[in-house]
Amino acid sequence: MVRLLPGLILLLAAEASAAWNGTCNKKSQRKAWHMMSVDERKEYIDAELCLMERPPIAGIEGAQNLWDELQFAHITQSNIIHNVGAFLPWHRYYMRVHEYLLQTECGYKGGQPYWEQVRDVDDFAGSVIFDPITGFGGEGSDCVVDGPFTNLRMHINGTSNSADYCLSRAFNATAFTTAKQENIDECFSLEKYEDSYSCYQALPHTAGHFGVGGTMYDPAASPGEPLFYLHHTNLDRLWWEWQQANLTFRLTDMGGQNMPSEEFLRENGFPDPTPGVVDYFGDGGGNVTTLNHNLWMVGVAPNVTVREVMDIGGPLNCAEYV
Ligand SMILES: [Cu+2]
Repeated sequence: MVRLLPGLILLLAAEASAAWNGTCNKKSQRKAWHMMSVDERKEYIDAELCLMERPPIAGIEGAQNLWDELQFAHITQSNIIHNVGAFLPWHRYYMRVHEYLLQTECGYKGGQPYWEQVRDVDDFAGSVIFDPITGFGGEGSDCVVDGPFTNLRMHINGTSNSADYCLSRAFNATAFTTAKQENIDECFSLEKYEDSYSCYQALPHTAGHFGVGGTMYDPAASPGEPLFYLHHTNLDRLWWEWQQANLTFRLTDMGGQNMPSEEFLRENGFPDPTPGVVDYFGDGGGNVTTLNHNLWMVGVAPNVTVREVMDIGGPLNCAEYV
């Protein structure tokens, strides 16, 4: 069973600022995968393969490597980071943690790439991102059959910390068309965060998960799919573009509910959030997400608040989209 340890959460929160809140001297450049050179793509894939071989650092039960632990961070709290205001901030920090681990554990010099999905709406399966030599490989409804991740195995899922499964994909080009520009424009036009985040979640966000399918379709275990990070970094870029359209206001604009709807929990097979976790939100007990909301990273990285992740160029993220 997936375990939550409230005592541990608080302990880690106290250490939050030690390793991360330095100054941002050199921003990581986050580029579109389609615009990267073959050499840059190889550097990223090689670093990702390295991360999958690194030993665990957080002591997560059942984790055989750092990849399992990073995935666990999403699995164990999938019921409090979706359909809530913290959806975009939590995933923004998750992208940063992944990028940071590539840089510090595997010597990766670049920034986290993003998958600019509007480019692939008209020819999904033909995307360069699925190239078996320079990209992530293609389909495989049992296990992916080509590309660099054919040997990837994972050990934690939504119901067990002693699982053993491979990476799978089952393309759905029709579902992917939700990534189209009209939908992005619709979300971009919304004035307040609490409206725009749910639009981004419902439209461009579902496109990547439903379009790739397989592991990516699993609402809890989807970060086992390496494409998850390029997909969510793209979503993060869309949020940042929305923020930039009115930065003075939107650098601090937060909102939305703290507790997912009953319907959402049932639809995704998520358990009800436990009191120990809810008590740690830090918003003062209400059902509205604030800048004080705590973002938990299960010991893989320090916990931070929503406030700390709001600026993509700030000391925590230290990145820019190019
Ligand atoms: Cu997620």
